[in-house]
Amino acid sequence: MNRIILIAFFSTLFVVTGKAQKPNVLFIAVDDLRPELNCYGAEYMVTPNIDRLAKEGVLFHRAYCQQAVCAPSRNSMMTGLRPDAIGIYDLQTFFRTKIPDVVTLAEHFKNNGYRTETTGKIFHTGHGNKDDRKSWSVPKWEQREILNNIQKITRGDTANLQSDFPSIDGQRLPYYCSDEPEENMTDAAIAKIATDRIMELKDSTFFLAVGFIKPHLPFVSPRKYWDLYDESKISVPARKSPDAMPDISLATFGELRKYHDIPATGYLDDETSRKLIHGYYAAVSMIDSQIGKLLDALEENGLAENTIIVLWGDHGWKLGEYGSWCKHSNMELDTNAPLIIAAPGMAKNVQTRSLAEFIDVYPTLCDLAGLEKPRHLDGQSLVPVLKNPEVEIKDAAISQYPRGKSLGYDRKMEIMGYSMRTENYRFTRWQKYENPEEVVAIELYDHSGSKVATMNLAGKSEYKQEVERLNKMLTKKLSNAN
Ligand SMILES: [Ca+2]
Repeated sequence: MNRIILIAFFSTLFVVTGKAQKPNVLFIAVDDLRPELNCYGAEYMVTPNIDRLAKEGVLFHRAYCQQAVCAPSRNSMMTGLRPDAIGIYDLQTFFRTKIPDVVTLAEHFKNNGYRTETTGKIFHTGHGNKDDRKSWSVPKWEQREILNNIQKITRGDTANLQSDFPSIDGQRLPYYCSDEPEENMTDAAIAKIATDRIMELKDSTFFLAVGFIKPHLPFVSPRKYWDLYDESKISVPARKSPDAMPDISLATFGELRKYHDIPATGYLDDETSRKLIHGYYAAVSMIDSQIGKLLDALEENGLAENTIIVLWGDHGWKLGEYGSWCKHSNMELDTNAPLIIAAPGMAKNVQTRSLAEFIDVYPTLCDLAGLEKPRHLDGQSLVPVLKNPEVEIKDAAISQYPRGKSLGYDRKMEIMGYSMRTENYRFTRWQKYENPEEVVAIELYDHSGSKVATMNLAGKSEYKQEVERLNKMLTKKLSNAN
């Protein structure tokens, strides 16, 4: 009898100890989040929970997405492949139509015994499309949960609540200070599902992916978040694009122009600009608050010590800089995005200027969880940087963006811009998609002092050698990647 009890005791101990050695993963995506957060040095931002996470891990100042728009950026993050390796540059094409058998990050964890679950926007799987069923142990939670008491509409790849889209005369407002309760916001519903799942999953080894949909347009959040910022103190950036910048660089922010009272062409006025910036900041603080609920749930369930937490924004955003808005470019402000990784045994409360690409996250998480890395991966593990933030593992981060007329097949466009961030520079080469030798435009910006570009140096004689060097380096990197 005693022996049986003893065996039962040791078995329990073994199970508990065994579990403790394998870390959980809380994977948090935030849509359109700029690296303009308190912990990133923007002291006017009220982001206490993201700051709290940064104290537990390593903050990357120079992390870059592979293409500055939702779906391609997320495809790269989740497959570990560059957009060229996937062959998709648009929002509509589901990645499995091009690479049906690729093992995604979540799927790899699932195949290695993890319980993988998701809520909110992780993949951008096309409008009205389903989520990637192969990645998850159970279907996405929105497809199971009925959010009974709130009117629900479906937009894109996540269930969005009506409160997120106030409108006038059928046209959506770009920003809105809401007096509805916070729980009517989609992101609060996502946080609720996520915290419930953390409680339910606390005795299993999980990979939980939570994708928040703000601060993506429209900038709607409850009043208490708007009240955190004094609009009169918000300054509107200079409406000036860099000297000698080619026209192809910036898009015309059509995404924003669809909204109520935004002019079809030209710059936005000061008042509209200030309201948009205020609304964006408020939405960021609302998301920060939801992230706090997740961190609290980990602590309350005794999981804080043994959970790897990754926080990332899918790309940057221009909030009035150059007189421009939104993403869709190769500029530093569009490609640079937040990345914070907190993991057991790694450095805490440190910031790094080491270059990182989103394709590096997949191999990093494999290393942190002690899983073998699949052979298809384009990125490199960031674990050396997580141990020592002074370490640099790459000399460039590469992004790309298509432009021009559609080629009329397979959603390809006639021009592809490749952009490479090095220690001090951003070098961008726009070339014909079908005839890469034909270069359409070259850009060189010195970002040693600021993320805002002031002058395209590519045509200046004193930079001729630097342009030649970077041009060769880019060509070499692209050919190695293929
Ligand atoms: Ca996005």
